[in-house]
Amino acid sequence: MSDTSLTQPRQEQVAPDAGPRYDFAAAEPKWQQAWADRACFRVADVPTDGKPKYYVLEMFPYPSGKIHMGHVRNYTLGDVVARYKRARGHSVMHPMGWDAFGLPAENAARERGIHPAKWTYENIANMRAELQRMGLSLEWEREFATCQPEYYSHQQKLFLDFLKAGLVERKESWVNWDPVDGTVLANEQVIDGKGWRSGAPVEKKQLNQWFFSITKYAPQLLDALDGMDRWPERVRLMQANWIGRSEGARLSFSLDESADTVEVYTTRPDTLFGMSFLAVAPEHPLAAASATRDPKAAAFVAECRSRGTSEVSIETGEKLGYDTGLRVRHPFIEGATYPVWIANFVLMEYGTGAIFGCPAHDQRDLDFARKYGLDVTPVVLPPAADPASFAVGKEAYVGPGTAFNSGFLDGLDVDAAKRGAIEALEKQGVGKGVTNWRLRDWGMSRQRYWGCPIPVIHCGTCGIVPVPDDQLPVRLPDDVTFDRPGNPLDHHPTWKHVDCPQCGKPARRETDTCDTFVDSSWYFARFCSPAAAEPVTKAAVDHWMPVDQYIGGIEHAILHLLYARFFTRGMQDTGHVSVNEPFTGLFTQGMVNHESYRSADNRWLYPEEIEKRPDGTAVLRETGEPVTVGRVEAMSKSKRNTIDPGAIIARYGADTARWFILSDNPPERDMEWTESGAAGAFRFTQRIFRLAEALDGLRAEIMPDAFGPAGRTLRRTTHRCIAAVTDALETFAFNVAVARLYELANAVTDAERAAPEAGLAWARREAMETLARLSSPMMPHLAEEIYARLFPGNGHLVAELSWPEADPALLVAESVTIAVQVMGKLRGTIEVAPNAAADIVLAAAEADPNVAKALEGKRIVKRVHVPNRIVNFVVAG
Ligand code: ANZ
Ligand code: ZN
Repeated sequence: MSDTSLTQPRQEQVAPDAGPRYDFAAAEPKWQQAWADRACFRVADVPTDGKPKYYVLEMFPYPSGKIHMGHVRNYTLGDVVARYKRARGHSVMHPMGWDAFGLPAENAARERGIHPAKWTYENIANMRAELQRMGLSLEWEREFATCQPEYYSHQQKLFLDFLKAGLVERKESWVNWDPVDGTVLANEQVIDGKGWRSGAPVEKKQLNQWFFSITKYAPQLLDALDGMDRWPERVRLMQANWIGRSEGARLSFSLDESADTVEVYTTRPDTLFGMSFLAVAPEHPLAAASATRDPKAAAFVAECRSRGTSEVSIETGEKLGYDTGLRVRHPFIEGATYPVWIANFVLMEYGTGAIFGCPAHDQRDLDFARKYGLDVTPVVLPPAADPASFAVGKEAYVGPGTAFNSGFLDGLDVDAAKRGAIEALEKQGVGKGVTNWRLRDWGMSRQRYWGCPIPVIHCGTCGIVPVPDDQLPVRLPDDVTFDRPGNPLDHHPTWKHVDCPQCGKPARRETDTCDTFVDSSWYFARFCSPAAAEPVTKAAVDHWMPVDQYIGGIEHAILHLLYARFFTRGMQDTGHVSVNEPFTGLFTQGMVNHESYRSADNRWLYPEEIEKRPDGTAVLRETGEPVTVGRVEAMSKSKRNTIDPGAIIARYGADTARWFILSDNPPERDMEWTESGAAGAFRFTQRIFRLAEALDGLRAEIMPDAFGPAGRTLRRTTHRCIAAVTDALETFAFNVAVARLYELANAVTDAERAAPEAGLAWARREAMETLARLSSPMMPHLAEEIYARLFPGNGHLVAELSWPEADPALLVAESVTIAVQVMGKLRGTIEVAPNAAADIVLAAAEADPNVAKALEGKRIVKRVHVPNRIVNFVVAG
């Protein structure tokens, strides 16, 4: 059964032209105001109410200008959790802010002459209003934008604390340089050797950069993943791979004709006897030395430099090498020597920047060896392979096996051979076993204006001088120009010229700003005490952190989450927080997809431009020309298959948008936004409003002593719905919760049509009240509207009520279904009272017509009865 089939509403009973009676356009702002007036979502920085705390956070948005459906889904999910947890008696912190620094604002400045601050704050104002229309239970009092000096000044303080604690380093490093944008690019921003934005071929350049020493925490960041059982397995795996612990060896090869050595890192010391070359990175000192002697080597190094190096392109790109003419000696094989190559697939930043190549058991080495005619000697024999005939063709053998062609290692399995090789290297004093990490330090400086200034001063005499605390924040100057490439802070006529805080001589401000990932690495901690004069108030973060439920896109599975985890550890070590992990629970939601449309002349069309026919085809709304209905894919501007949340809310109201987005699929999966689905959700809001309206005048204050059959059925459905929705909300099965609420609405409709009986009105009111309260995390406005109708003047808001409790007596089934088998074959089912006595059950089973037929003419030799489950007759004859 597909998940969507759960949620199909019953055909509406109301004539389509009856017109909406529930005036969402009036109701939604009214309830939003009521929540604000009553401060329903306010919590103290350091609460004293004794309630258990619950911190719900959705990844804060980048203020691009408008909210999109991905935001609607993300924030609705978080809001369901926040409202539910509040009702369950938690004191819930649910804040919102803006990840407001970044390149698009600077691009807007360059392209349209708008100041980045103006562009950003206007976008924030617009998006805030849109989010407010969604009726999210956010505590807007905690709002901040990372571009405000009130925020980034504390980030500067943290940077300086990290610097003091040895968690910041300035080092020369090879960087990807975008010559057009005039900035350093992260590996992820290099696509096919070109800058992700400029498209210019990326160059390698050596620059002084600021680094956070994330590698210092590599073991902790890896080990802690084990205990993070409320994170998706997939994300933990991605993080573990990114951190990339590997066990291997470092060993030094001596050059044949000099006393020099080259150190390599390998995870496969067991394959040393299969070595056929040694290769160094183009940036390796040995390559540089060759380049000074040999112009062809110099040309090769220069070519590699201009090609840029994202790791992906190294894996997939063409492998290029240059033979330096140097040779190295084998550590184990007397007299054997091997050529030293410079190779573009060896990374300077990993291991030692040099490898020994064993083509038989490494694909990159094999590709390289085949290209340049180097030897391929297998040294690991796959299980059951014949050593006399085993050969490697186009594919390297990377599986398990036993060492052969390998001298003293022969016969050992891979792991034993690794240990044996390391032992021998250690005995010879040329190598040792090591743990290696793939994780690199976090290069966090950017040559950009719209970011948090790095608070240091460069003095010719004193060197690097931290900006003293009393001079924080280092504010961005407003009067910058964007008329030429490069960093506007660097071009500014006066900003960078300051006196050294230590010696007073003229000095220069750092003009690099922080990578925007820094801003999002601690905002969750700042939310706990957003007005604090320090980065955080200790008592507040210690109360609220860690975030109990973090919700966001899978695209942040690696970098953002890892940086936030690092920052939290850094803040712990510098005394700012007590926790070492920021997010106890993580939920990653799926995408919002939509059909895409193309015109006859192959242009992408907006959904508003087309008209869907009942048979699923489509035509152009204006001209009736045919339209090709394309794939259902992630909403994107380029394919024009976007739906503007603002337009949906204006047309149907926020509750409809929220309800539909929750109903379609489990939240971790992609969902499809459809017009018909949104319209269906809207009809449902109207329908349950009418169900509540129909109760007007049916006042029944006191619970009756007894109920008739319709009342009993409805009450059981109501209480089972409480249990089921509670379960579903606990497990993020929000679409299941929605489906159960449809069922409850259907049950209320059935009761409305049932013959009058004593107590039924009371049961209907109970069902409607329950429907309102259980749906309130999803449709908070309508829930208030219905509740206010049911209990006019009682003065409570649903947002303040506790969660309904199911009456256990009503959860017990009145009958159970028992499968009846004859010789293990299902012949029928019977309904009996729960825990009915065996003789009654067996009699009912034998009386079932189908069973009776199967038993005809047979002798029953045994009757098996599993209470409440199964009856089986064993027969003879
Ligand atoms: C010899 C060898 C033989 C290797 C063999 C593999 C298979 P991980 O697991 O990611 O740590 N390597 C080492 N440093 C490198 C660098 N700077 N650039 C590119 N490649 C490098 O990978 C470790 C393996 O990657 C090492 O083990 C080395 O190749 C290569 F049959 O050494 B191996
Ligand atoms: Zn100085």
